[in-house]
Amino acid sequence: MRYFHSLAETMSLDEIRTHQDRCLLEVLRWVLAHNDYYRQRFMEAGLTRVDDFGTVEQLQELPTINKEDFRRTYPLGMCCIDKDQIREMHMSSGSTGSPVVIPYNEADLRQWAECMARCYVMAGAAPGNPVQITPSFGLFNGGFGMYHGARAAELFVIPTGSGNTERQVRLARDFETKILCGVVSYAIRILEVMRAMDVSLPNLKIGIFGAESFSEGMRKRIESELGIESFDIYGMTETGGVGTLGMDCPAHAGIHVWEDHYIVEVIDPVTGKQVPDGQQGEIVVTSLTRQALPVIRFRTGDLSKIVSREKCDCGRTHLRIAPIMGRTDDMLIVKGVNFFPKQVEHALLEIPGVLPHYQIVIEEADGVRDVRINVEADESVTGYMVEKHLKERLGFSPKGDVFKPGELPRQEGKAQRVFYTTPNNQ
Ligand code: DLL
Repeated sequence: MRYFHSLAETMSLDEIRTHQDRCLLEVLRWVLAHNDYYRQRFMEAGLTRVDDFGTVEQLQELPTINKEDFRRTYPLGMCCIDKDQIREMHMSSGSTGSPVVIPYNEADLRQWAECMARCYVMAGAAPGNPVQITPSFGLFNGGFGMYHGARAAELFVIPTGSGNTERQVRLARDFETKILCGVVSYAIRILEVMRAMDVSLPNLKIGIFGAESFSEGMRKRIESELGIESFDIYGMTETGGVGTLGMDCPAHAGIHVWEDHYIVEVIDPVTGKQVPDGQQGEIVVTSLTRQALPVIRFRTGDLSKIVSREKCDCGRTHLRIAPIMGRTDDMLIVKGVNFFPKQVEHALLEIPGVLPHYQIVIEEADGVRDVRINVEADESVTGYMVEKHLKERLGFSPKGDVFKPGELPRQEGKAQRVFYTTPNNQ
């Protein structure tokens, strides 16, 4: 078993806890000393003296922050360092309001590279292995994060960025790409183009995919059709980007969160209270080692649960969370049934002949919601088959419309799966 940083990745649970208590105190002192916005939030919550505070158990007493805090303080109102110490920034735009910006100093870039390099090595990457980085190199953190980590892990970087999928496939063939990284839906696109070009990629062994929820069904398809082992990588702009929060290991028994750099809590999204391990809730993150803009109790909006705090078969001791189920605002309620897009995806892919291209269309007429599923499939699949299977799996009957392969639009970057419409506006 190889580790990028074996001491850190296999430290005992006691060592993790002591380290977290120490770093928590340091980061609280840091934000209080260097940022007015945090200071004000903490004072409002009655916390003025950090020295009275500082164990992980007490974290719950602190206020949470969310994307709104970033937007309200745009561009650098939560930054804890002087502007001339910033070396890079990334940004996510979301659908409304000001964008979320995260600045990095030199130490933050090293921290990011380290987290991401741990992920590469955990997936089986070794120095010199060709890694093809398919997210865009720009404000989105995906491309640069995978780059910084690949440099630290001494990989051979093929920085294709997004788009031009035929060229991606040719480069992967010609340079014998071993590790392909990107957004989950882009793996599907690459598969499709490989088929059309009649190219196979026998050297490709590892897929590192994330940025969106993917069902077990989608994962199996990607693995069997590309002939690879795939890994579910987690991270977000606010925590410092891709890989900062971790990835699953070859045991595939949950996502290891890099606990020497981050504390995760799982809370009930309604009451805000921590829930017991094993129970699903919203992930809240505190960064312990970032300097330019540490997050203290950031409400991610992502739903998951802690699956284990035990040492894993891979030897790592860092706790594991379940694959992300979806975001708190992704949950759909139709005719009294709650479901996440990921569950629809999983059910669809159980039907032989169905392809991994689909849309969930929520139609609302006179206050009544209905769901239509547009899905690509070969001729053996009918709309009735789709409806019947989804009824069995999800407990309600959406309308099913089957499209020929290639008929639904393809997107670059994160896929939009859910569309809202009224029957007469389409
Ligand atoms: O999506 C970082 C990333 C890039 C992760 C490439 C993995 C690969 P943001 O654009 O800030 O950053 O979006 C963060 O994406 O809160 C989740 O809702 C979602 N997300 C990220 N990773 C996963 C994953 C990047 N493995 C938001 N599974 C997060 C499910 C994920 N959702």
